[in-house]
Amino acid sequence: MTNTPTKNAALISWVNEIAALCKPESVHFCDGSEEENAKLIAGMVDSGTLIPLNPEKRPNSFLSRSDPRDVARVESRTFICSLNPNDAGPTNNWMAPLEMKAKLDALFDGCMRGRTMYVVPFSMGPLGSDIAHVGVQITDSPYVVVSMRIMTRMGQGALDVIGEHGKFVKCLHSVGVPLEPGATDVIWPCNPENTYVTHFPEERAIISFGSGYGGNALLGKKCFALRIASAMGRDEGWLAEHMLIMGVETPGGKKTYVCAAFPSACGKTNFAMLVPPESMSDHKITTIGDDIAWLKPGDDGKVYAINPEAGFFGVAPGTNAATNPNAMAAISKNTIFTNVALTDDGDVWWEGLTKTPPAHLIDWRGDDWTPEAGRPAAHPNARFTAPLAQCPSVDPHWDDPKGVPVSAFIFGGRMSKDMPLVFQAFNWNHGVYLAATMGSEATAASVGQAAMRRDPMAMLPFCGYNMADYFAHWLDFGRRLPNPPRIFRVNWFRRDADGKFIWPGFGENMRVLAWVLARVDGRGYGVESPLGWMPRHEDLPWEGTDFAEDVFYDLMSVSRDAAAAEVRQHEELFDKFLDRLPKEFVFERELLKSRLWRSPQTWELAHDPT
Ligand code: SAT
Ligand code: MN
Repeated sequence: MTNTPTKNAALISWVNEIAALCKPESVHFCDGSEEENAKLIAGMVDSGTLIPLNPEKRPNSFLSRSDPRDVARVESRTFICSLNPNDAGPTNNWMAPLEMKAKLDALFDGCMRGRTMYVVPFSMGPLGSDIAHVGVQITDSPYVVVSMRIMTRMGQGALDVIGEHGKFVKCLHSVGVPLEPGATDVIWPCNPENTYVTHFPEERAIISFGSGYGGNALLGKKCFALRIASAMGRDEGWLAEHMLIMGVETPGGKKTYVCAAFPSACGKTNFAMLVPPESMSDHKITTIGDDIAWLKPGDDGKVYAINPEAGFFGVAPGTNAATNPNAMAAISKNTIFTNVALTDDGDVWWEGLTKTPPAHLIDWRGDDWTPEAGRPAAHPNARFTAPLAQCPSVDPHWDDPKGVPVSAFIFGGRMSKDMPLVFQAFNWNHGVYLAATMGSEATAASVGQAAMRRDPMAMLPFCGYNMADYFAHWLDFGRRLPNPPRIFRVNWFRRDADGKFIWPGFGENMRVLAWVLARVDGRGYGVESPLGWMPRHEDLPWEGTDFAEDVFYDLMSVSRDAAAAEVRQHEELFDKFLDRLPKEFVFERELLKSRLWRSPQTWELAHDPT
């Protein structure tokens, strides 16, 4: 290795050890500069991995098409290799660290032959923030390097934070396709038969082999910022959560920060960039992040949040000027698109971008496509990778090392029935219970008999340790706060008898947020229901909409039988965790049951005697 830009002995010896194992043609230490980035991009344009888009329509932007076998995270190949299998818990795949390392050592031996091994220092969170943490990713994928430059604070700045003696999370990645001398490369090398995304929480290390896509390969994201960071948070008294962070400015200029967790495909990016309806244009939403929040108690007893990421890795299909104008602006330039379709004039397209599709496209696999093709032009998990700072709603504090104080947590699943539009937990423990029992229907279309997929805190695929310990950690976290953030449940997805969504969602969610803020401020009214505090119709702002009062009450009501059936399912979820389940959850469940048994058959909010 020439020109090693660090004196950190641990880093140097790790890089040497990995180079000896992987046997790359060369090693390159990334500084994150413009020149370095331009060189990497030029190389990928030459090789066909990146297709430059029309610079007039989409300046400095590129399209990449992945191997069709490598298009998403692979949960079945994701492992938490803790020393004790019980520390991974019943919801994670587990393998003993030594056994996994032996398997990986064999796969990594010579796996970078003919390729450059990049050493990518990065910070998750603002440089030097005491909520942030640093990592170094070794990878043989230049696509990963340029993506990490958008998604994290990558390069010399991060290396300076690591310094001569600093610790860092070791992130090792290979696409797993050595290049024999004289062989030509494919445009998207990957090794799906041997893909492993593995985590070593005690060592704070990640090893990923075989995939070049998204969270399998950009190791700062789900692997570090959620799986490893959640284990760090458990040990150190903070939280790493699958949450967006938004600011809400109310008339008069007061700013409140809110974090919200939704499982995948519930519109987190749209919510993070929400544009209030015309009648509430005196409210303003600002965006700190759309996917991950790291939260730490400050000396003043408040909870401070940073977004560990610096970019958006957002789902393209469905994004358009109506559903998310801020995202559309954020991806207008300097963006890498993956698995979207290419228009004849060198721009991008995906399902839902325009009402009428273009007459001709090149689809995500590189084939000709017309509206009659009978298949999507963009892959349903097609993505954009764009800098956060390009989002028009970006919050002025998005890069503030101190973070922002969080006043509320919102948890939302996707339920076609039997879950109110919004309600508030009675207290922290009740809120943690609500968050832990949230879930979504596996098939949103099958109204009536949909099966629930429980996704506690939207963390099921992302918690790097036993989820029962995670619940206990949440309870403990609140216990240490003098005035913990308020906790809310929402559900945007109730359907009517014809299967149509009842609530319009998107910008209209601002009306629900207004009640959340009012409750946080102590000025909002709430009715005590068996499920939690609920707003009456008059407690939400309705100017500028003709959304009917009785429909609102339909959205808020749950029959006792349905609520009781739901509680029985909580028992099923909890049974999995056996002796590690916090006792508080058993009591919360019993309290909920007793509230339900004592209430009328159907609890009617509209007729509250107060
Ligand atoms: O590919 S990612 O893991 O980054 C996104 C997702 O699947 O949630
Ligand atoms: Mn996510």
